[in-house]
Amino acid sequence: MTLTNDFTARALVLALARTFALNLPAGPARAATITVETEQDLDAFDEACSLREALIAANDDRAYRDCPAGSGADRIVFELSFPATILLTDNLPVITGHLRITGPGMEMLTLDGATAYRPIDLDTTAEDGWLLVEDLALAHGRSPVGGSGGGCR
Ligand SMILES: [Ca+2]
Repeated sequence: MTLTNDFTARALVLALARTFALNLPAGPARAATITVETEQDLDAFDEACSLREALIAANDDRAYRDCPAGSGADRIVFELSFPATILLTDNLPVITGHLRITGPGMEMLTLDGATAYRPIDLDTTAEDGWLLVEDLALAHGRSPVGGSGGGCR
C-alpha cells in the first residue's frame, strides 16, 4: 500500500468511527449540569430555572419547567447575583438520585428554610443514591411536625 492509500484508509476508518459514535444509542444515563437561574423559590414557567425545578429535573431525568433534563448523576450549579439567598416557600423535593449541588461559596449562597421548611432531604432508601452538597450555607431549616433533621436529612 502506498503512503497515499494508507492515508486514505486511515481517514476512512476515522470517518466511519465518527459516524458510529454519532449514531450510537443513548445508552445508560450519564450526567447533566443544571443551572439555577433565580433565587425565587417558584415552580412556574417564568423563563428562569429555580432550585425547586432543578431538583425535579434531576430526580426525574427529564426537562422540567425552565430547567434542562437531568441525566443520571447530575450536578446543580447557580448563576445568580451573589451574594444570594434562596428563601424556601415549601419543603424542597426529596432527592431520589445521584446528585451534586455546588454553590459558589458558603458566604455567597444561603439556602434558607424560613424557619418552616427543610432545605435538603435525601431519600435514604434509594439504591446506591448519594448526595454531595458543597460551597453553600444552610440556614433556618425546620423539619415537618414530628420529623427529624431540620436543615438536612
Ligand atoms: Ca421557573
